[in-house]
Amino acid sequence: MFMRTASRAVFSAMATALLTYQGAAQVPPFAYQHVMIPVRDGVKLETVILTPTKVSGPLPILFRRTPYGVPANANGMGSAALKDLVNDGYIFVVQNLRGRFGSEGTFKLSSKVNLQNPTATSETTDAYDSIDWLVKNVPHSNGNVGIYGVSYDGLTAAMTLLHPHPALKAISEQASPADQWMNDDDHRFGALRESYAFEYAVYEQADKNANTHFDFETYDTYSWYLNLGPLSNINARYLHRSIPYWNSIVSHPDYDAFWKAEAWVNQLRGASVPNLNVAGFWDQEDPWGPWEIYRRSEQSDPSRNNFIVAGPWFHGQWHNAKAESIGLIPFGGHDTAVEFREKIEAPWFHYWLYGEGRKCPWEASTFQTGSNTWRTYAAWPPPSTPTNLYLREHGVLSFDAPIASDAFVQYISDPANPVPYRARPISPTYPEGDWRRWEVADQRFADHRPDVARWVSPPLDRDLTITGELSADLFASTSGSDSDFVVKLIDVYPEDAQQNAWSPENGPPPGEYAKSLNGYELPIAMEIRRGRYNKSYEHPQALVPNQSTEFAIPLRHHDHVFLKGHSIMVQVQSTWFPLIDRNPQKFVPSIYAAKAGDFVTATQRVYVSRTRPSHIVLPVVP
Ligand code: PG9
Repeated sequence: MFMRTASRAVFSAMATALLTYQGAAQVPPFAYQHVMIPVRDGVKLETVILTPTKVSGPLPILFRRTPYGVPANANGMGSAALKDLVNDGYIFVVQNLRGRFGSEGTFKLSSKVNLQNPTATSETTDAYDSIDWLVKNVPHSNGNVGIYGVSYDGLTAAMTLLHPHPALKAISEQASPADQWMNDDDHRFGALRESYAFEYAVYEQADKNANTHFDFETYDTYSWYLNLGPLSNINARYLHRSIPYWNSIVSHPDYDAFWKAEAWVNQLRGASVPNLNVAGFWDQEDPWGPWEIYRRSEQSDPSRNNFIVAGPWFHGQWHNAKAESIGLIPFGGHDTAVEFREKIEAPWFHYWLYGEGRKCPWEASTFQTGSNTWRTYAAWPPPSTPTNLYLREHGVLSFDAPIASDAFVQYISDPANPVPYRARPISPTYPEGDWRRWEVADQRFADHRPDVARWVSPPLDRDLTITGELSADLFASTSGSDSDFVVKLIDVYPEDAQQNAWSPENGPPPGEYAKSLNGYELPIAMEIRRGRYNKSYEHPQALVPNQSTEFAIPLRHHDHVFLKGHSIMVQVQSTWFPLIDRNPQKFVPSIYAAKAGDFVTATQRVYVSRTRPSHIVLPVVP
């Protein structure tokens, strides 16, 4: 049932897609050392120390903690992602989390931290104890430690904020999750990210010594998930309760004590050690965590130690060799990954770990899409005017409020025929497939389905810049007693956005026609609200059938220019599959225990009237 594909020496998201830079092979520039570091409960953690062979003076340590395997040799140190840091001179330390590969103990895939109990261990205490060991035992260290990493590695970096070791002088959490029930990998405000949560739990917990890819029986995973039927069949037919994290997910549908304890960010009351948060605007896994960590740290930051960088990236793309585009969307000639690493990441660490250079003068920096420019801000969000964009009658989107007294758009949502979240066939999450770029996928595959409602603005007569946090305010009803509403805000490119390379006489070579930005529907913000959690995350409630309800849907932080000549589109739908599990549309105590017969079609209405004016709130900057 499971297929093992990767064993030791697997690099994290930070190091997987990297190129080897010229010259790395000539003289081994790093001495490689493998050690077992003991932490407070006697467990020993497998750790690799890579010390530059040519640098004589004391060096800071850059530490990364990962569930994906430590390097088997120093070859990866030649990667483009590390080039600027390597040139600066650091001792690099990489450690397997407890219970993964050669590290002792049990890997629980947990972010729980209990600092009141001195014997309890967590990623916070394991990092603390390891840093303590490193500064006492690694020769040639200058006593300053930085910790960094993308995604899970970023999570372990972020969690040091709760109890930093005195030697820890700089943190860069990059795409770290913050609360796995509220958002990021596993859920979106309680709506389960079915495919990711399931495939990732298998990936990390099926085998201590491997990253395991679930072996799907069908090529198109959309079909596999649909044929699966109710979610309880995952355990009944495949996992047989062998994956502890999956068992926790299906045993805790609501925001209960389990998930609140997992949400380490709830304990973050302000900034401490300087932290560079890094977020991707099209991060398909952890787009929310960095903003939430930044927001919580802002509660108290007298020394100005809290920073955020956001760019037009998929998960971890800023550590690719290059990032000049995402999917078909170009970044105006910028290599945003190289620019980020050279101009932001490396000087930032240099300042805090070497005590040289200039403190970063800004608090937030983004690569603004549309205009394709790097921006800096004294604080995030910068001032803007909240501006309502209304869903109007006849499928029109307008800055003018609706005037009709009773108007709505209606569609039928059928859990037996859910809207795919990207064009089929849908590859598994692992190995890579198309998963990484799906958030920029052209939405034309969905815009004419009868169960997708859509509104479009006329072409813009000037650029429209939105910088800050977006939200949707939807007035909607369902004939069921539970339901989901997905809102997508889309930038529609004009029909002549680009000159195609082929001649009108001969036409395009096979497969080329779709590779055009002409008429492209680029998602800028997408989010879901699960009806049962509209009033309370802790105590789900049934919706009243056919009664209009207001759904407030956060659409996260963005920095984008809708260019003159482009249009804005909004799509609303009630399934998003198999990204999100299907809502039965009939209220049941736990969706994860729903039976096949609980899944029913429902008639959905989105209101576009004077008294029920569904709209998007845009942070408009003049
Ligand atoms: N998104 C992955 C993850 C991070 C943290 C917890 C669970 C999953 C990752 O890429 O590491």
